[in-house]
Amino acid sequence: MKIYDSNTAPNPRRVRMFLAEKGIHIPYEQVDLGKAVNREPAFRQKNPLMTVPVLELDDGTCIAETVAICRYFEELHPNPPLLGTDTKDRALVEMWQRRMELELLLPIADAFRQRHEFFKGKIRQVPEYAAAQKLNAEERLVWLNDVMASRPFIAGDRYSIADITAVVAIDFGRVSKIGIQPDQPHLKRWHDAVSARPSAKA
Ligand SMILES: N[C@@H](CCC(=O)N[C@@H](CS)C(=O)NCC(=O)O)C(=O)O
Repeated sequence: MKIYDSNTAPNPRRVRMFLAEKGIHIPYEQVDLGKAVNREPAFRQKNPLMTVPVLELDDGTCIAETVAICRYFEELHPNPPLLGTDTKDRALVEMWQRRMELELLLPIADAFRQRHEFFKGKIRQVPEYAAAQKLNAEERLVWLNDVMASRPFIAGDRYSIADITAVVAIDFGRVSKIGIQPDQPHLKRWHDAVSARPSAKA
């Protein structure tokens, strides 16, 4: 079993943090995105969408998509639970995880992908869309600061995958000058707390 990884990209970091929280050690193989190794035929066979992370099982099965990989490990190693504890909690964690992915990580990723040289010739780029998504991400941070006024973690009382997605998104925002503002103390308090966990170094 191994994980195709990139130590500079946000989605693979989500998986590394998830596994670090659970104390699971899996071999990682770096995929050089700069040299477009992910676009070569050998990697396309593992993931036709040409993205990392990808979990390759010993029987050759390849599982892409960050949350699918996390779910695989959650079922094998339920403790500590990072995808919720019971029916209601699992639904709430999923709600917050999807919000962090769709409302925060996606605009922050677009603010980079849609304008940066790195993706030139690789994807269709619309620089105006990068600018619009930067504004959308900044708006979401205002909203999230209000949310965090009344809870320790994104999905409530317990650290979960939603915190992982959110902290990875916000940290990646740095390359597009998107970040927590001085008038967002609740978000800063949460960010300081989750960044102090050993998993944040993963
Ligand atoms: N929905 C996918 C997104 C994966 C993704 O976008 N991975 C990026 C790195 S963060 C990638 O491999 N980009 C390389 C490229 O597009 O060339 C997931 O959750 O795993």
